[in-house]
Amino acid sequence: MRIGMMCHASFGGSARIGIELAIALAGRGHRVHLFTRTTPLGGWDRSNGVILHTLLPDAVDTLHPATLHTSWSADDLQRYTEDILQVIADERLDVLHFHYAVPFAYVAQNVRRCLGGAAPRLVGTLHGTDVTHCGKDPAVAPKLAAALRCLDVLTTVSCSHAKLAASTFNLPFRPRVISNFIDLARFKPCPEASPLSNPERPRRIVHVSNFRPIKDTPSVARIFLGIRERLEAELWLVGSGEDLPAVRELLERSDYAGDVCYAGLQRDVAPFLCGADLLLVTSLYESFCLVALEAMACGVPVLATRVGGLPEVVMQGGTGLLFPLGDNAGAVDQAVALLTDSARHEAMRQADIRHASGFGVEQGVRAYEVLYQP
Ligand code: GMT
Repeated sequence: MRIGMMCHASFGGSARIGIELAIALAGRGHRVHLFTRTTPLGGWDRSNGVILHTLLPDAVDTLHPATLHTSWSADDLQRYTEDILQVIADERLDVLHFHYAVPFAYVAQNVRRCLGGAAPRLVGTLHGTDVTHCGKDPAVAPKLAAALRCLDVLTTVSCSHAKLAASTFNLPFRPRVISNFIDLARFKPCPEASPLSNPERPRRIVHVSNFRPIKDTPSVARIFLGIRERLEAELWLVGSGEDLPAVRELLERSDYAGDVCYAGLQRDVAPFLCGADLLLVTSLYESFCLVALEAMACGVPVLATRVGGLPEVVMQGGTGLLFPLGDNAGAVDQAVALLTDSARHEAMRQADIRHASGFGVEQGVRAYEVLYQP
């Protein structure tokens, strides 16, 4: 098939899924065009088989690398749409697919306006804040809802997010669900059989995020300090963002400042997950939570808030532990119980690896290929 893919160029989850999907589709013999505003962060490997169209190849976004650049100028939006219309005409694209609604749903809507029934199959995937934030903004939501109704197919990444999207945008249908996927060759079990088997080693807790308010990272600090009161443990913080200074201050004021390691922004988080005993997720909302899946693939149990799509990724007691938002004391109890029970920890580790093996790139790509069929 001839496929056009639109996504952001940052380190956000939707950009990762859009770019990895484009590369995997090209690897399966499809002719894939990727349309981004700036060059994808982390560089671009020209040998990956995808034809990259970048509106501003030399521009560097001044935003945080994990922040999606959603406020495009009218001129950028128009030129981006014109470039896509040209590729549709030259290459006779079968499909035009976007990841993250803003601004790409508007581009798809303009393609529909220009080409009507002759437009390629228009597919959209909603990812997170395009529903939770944009959908709550009265100046944006009605416009976005109208644009989403122009699509042939709308998907999202969990049942919970599909339900939320349908009610937020008052859609007459529920978006189809195609789960996030990960590269299982990169995220694989650590060679060390059971990290808890060494009682001398402090328990290692890891948190990976962009430290935005939606991640509620002060709770990471509070839960870690609660655990640390009760057992030898260390905290690895991977990533950076606006709330990191406040989190750091909280930890540095405690008796356990020396047990915290700040790894900063990392392109590859796999080495930080490997060797951890627990991934801590404290988000106020997650449509899915890619890092939870990545941790599970590495054999790292997840302790997470019971919000959004997280219960669809982490099964309470089987592949991880969930706690209600705000119940940090309960989270501490659950963490301590797991981290002091090596047999249960090992059983969960194995369940994680098995469960995550169902979320490889192949599974994701095949699901989208089926969807692309008219
Ligand atoms: O909205 C964001 O935080 C960014 C967003 C994105 O589009 O980059 O992330 C979302 O998409 C990921 C990939 O589908 C999901 O794994 C994340 O859970 C989701 N983030 C939120 O819902 C907060």
